Amino acid sequence: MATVTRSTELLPIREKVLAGERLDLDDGIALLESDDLLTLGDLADTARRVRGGSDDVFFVNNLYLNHTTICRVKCKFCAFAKTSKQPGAKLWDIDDLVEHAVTLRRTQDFTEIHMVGGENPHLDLGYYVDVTRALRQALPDVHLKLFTASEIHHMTKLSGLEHEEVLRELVAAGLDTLPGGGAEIFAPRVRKIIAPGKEPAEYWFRVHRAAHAMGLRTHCTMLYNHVETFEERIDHLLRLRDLQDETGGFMAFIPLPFHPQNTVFERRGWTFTTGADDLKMIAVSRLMLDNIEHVKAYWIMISTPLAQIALHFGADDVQGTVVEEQIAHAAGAVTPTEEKVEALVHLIAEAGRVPVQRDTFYRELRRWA
Ligand code: V47
Repeated sequence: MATVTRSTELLPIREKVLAGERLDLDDGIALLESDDLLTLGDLADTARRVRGGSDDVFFVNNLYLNHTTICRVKCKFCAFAKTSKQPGAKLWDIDDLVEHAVTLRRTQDFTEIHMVGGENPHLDLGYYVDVTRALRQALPDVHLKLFTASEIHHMTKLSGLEHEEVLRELVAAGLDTLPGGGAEIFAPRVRKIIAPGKEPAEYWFRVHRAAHAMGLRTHCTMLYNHVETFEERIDHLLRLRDLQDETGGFMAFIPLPFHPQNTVFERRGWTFTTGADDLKMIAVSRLMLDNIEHVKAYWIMISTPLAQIALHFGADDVQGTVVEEQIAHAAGAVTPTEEKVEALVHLIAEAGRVPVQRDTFYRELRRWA
């Protein structure tokens, strides 16, 4: 009869977790190097509970929008961005975009708009401020989670303003929080290979630090499984943990598995992550990020069945209904682009957890017993 052997190599880390002690770089690397998936899941779930987590699992009813696919930065991992002459190049007219969102709201009760786009060189700051204000006016009760740190940095280039000034203009127009995109991997070695035209990581931190100083809450991400080493993954998490120690402004972390289709990495033979890679990354994120309350199992990128299992590997949020996802789907995601509330509730309940519909600030809107 087959037996499952559980390794003892992670015992010192378990002791640290139970004692509420902080894990360090070496711990993080040891966790990523371990193949003892069940122990990793158990450790991460234990860490979540030791830090006050319950059986509640969150989701948000949200709508994704992409105001433009046109981008000046040719990140090698991205299949979404287009030059203005390529098929698929798109810039939404503001009135049309708002009308589109308003039309969808007639049938879908989303509480949040999550909108990001390319670094379109043909726009000015006025476009970003105007689209924010127009969405705010048309949908006053919908939370606006708009623009990655890269886009905010792009706006400073377009306008000559400082990051703080750009954020202030957007907040005055109706911006509520920032999504976590654009982080990729912070290590300069990796950025040089996968995104040579993108700003250095310091600007990502500058934007989020400035946002937190203004009282704006934000999210954070990591794109993994391309050219980074385990050490560079853990370094990324530790840098996020440091900023969170300083400001407390992050609400959630979202690990994003690299999708290679339609990117230069596909031609170089890169493959999609396996379920084990994704579960391990979620568990290690939960274990290392002891000061970020929520870890999302992003079903769009890891599939709904795996998101369900990830709820036992440290994740406590499955993100949202989404409705129109383009970034992962341009790069080969085979998941649907939308899940209905009922499907997310079913997924969470079947995992033995309590589904809680949240607003963007994790305030409870509805609970399923
Ligand atoms: O910044 C781009 C990544 C991000 C690919 O804040 C890719 O709550 C995989 O940031 N394969 C956008 N990933 C998505 C994002 C996000 C998602 C869900 C929730 C939140 C949040 C934020 O997607 C980009 C980039 O890092 N990305 N191309 C690709 N081929």
